Amino acid sequence: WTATILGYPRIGPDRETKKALEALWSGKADLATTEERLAAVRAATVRRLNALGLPAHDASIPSSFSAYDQVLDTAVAVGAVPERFADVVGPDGRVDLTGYSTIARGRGAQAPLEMTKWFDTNYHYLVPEIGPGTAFRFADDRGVREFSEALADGFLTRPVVVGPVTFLLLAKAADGSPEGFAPLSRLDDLLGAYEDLLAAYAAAGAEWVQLDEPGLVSDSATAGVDGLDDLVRAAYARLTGLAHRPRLLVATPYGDAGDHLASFGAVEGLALDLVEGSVPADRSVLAGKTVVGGVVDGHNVWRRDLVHALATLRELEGFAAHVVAGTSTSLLHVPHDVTRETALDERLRGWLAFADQKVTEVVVLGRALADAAAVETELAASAAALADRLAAPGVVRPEVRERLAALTPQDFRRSDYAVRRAAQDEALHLPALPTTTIGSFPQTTEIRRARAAWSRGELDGTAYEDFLRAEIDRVVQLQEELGLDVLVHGEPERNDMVQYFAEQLDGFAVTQHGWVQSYGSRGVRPPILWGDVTRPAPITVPWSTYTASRTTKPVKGMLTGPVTILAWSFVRDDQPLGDTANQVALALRDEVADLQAAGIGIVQVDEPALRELLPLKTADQAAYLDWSVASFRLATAGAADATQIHTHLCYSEFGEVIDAIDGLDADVTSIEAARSRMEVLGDIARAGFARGIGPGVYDIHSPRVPSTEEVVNLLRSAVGSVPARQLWVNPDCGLKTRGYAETTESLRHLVEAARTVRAELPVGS
Ligand code: THG
Ligand code: ZN
Repeated sequence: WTATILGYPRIGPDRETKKALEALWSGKADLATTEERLAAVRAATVRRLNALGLPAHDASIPSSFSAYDQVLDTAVAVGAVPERFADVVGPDGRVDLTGYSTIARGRGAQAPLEMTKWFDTNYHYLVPEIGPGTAFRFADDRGVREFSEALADGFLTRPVVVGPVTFLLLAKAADGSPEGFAPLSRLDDLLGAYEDLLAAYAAAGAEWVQLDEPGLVSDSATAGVDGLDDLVRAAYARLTGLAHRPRLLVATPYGDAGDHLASFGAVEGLALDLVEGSVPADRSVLAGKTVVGGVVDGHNVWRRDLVHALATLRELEGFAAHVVAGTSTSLLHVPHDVTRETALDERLRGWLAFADQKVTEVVVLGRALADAAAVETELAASAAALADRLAAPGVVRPEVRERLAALTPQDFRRSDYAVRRAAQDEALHLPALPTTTIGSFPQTTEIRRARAAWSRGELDGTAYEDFLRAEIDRVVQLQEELGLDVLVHGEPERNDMVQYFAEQLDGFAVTQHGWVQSYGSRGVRPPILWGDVTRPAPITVPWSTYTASRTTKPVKGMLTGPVTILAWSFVRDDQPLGDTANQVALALRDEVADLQAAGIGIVQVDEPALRELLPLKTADQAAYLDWSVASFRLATAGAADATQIHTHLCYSEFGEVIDAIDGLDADVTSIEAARSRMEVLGDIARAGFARGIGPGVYDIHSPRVPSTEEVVNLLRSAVGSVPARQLWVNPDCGLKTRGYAETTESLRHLVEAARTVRAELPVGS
């Protein structure tokens, strides 16, 4: 082979996988029909990859399908299904799609596997639960059957499996494991299952199997593991020592595997990420191997400079036995096909490469390795696209550059908190333990329908705005009835907290079909941030001022912060992220100023993704926190002392970023805390955090309604660890995905609980 990709989107160009799964879940389709639909997605994928230039018979087409998640697939394949799901495992060890969905999504008392971010991407995987007693065995042969299905169809593919070391590094200790138990201690036992799996692939005719070992590039995955390389060396010595096995290609996407590469021993192939990582300093690790040079970025949507990529591949020649052009990661992180984006500006479209275009890029590079002259036209075209992008209007806007260049430290700084606090107390007159929500209210079917009708042109702009105002009226009235202290408008006008702002700012484009899997059947359509960012007109001001006109209570304006807008978009790669973040921050700063001028005294700037974008390498984290915190401050520091700035963060692991949260200098920070029963408040008190804090008092990710008593207890415990004058009372995230029935009840209990605990506070607090 001369070219390959490490994996391809599984959702289907029209989200066929999502539709098939959701039909199964809702009872509209049976198992057999669902399996047929998924098989059709796989068959179309191999045909497409073949048509794009990956040969049918040499293992360059990956078999990388997953119905939900590749880590769950691996867990099921090696028998690592937690005890509570014993009923979904068949006598032959197989788990059917219904059982597989139960593990992923839960059922009744069977809680699903936990979900968390996959390396530095926006994909989320299911966390395996491994204990001392997990009985590993090659249990489910779904992957082998998928390989055989493609072979019968005329395609010799290369199955892709999560490698054994990464599988255990990403797992967590099952409940009830002894203190200090590490899943990695089970590596030896797990390898037996991998040996049988590899033997089954060999028996089915597989020539190569790809084992993904990205765990080795992540400092947080490998933190605290002693003797990791010895373990890796022993594991791969065992796998390569098997008598009947396919050749092994070990892939280390999402970064630089550095010194770990030598530990893969006698594997026949290595796939290196040459976008985030680099050509190994010690090239002797490549000797005798097939080396896939991952020079085409699997993370972003920009066309590659193929001349430059080819030069990088040439650095491997003479060291590797055979060089293959490849992607840095699976293409799971990018949409299918940019040619379908007919509404996109044509010039912009010419700069973009989605999955199918990236396949073409690696195919061209593969041909270039043999004979660069044969693809001269393609190489020149890629250089021309890049040059066109650099010179295009809007990519650089002098007025934006000048504004950035003129910034001084003062623009990033507000008055001392004590001064702000006094001004805000006087302006807002809030009670102790003020109650509020995170911002969004339930997105009902009627809201979705109205938005869809409006975007299809069936509902005109005036009628749509009337509908939204009526919705705001309802939400305001509900909040007044419930007795909440700080009101929101409920965000009925927003499809998504990032896409909405991208649609209103210059410098961004949005797609029609650009879906990317977020987890399971769920997807997002990340905007494309291609140029310098400006705000042609106020965005949220009309909605917030309308809301304020309907109530005498304070209204909180709602914005998405610069770091989150970047984290959930495809971002230009021609300048430092910090510069791009500051451009977005300036647009938001203007929005904050306009809200304030319109009389909105509280503005929340959400940064749920602050923790998400934290680099995998510890050495890179400080620089990241510097620019991300600075951009938030730039967005908010223009606010007057009396304007109260809130922020919201979604994750519970605050330890790693607590200094950054402090650095944001928001007046009030709301966080997820209900599931950890407020333990996070201990961290916050110890860190000396002195500003307002709203630990979420109930978990909005489930429809369960908390009792008043339960919330009272949480608040009493909060008052025990943080001074009452710092505390706010709110749910732990936005209410967008909830229904009104449980939302109303839950908020009623929240307000009652706040009143109860408020009455218990000593006078004057
Ligand atoms: N917005 C954006 N990115 C995100 C999140 C977000 N990334 C991280 C996290 N939140 C991911 N979580 C979700 C949760 C729900 C859905 C997607 C990602 C979801 N998607 C709908 C689906 O697939 O059917 C589509 C929604 C739509 O029509 O736009 O439900 O909040 N940008
Ligand atoms: Zn949240």
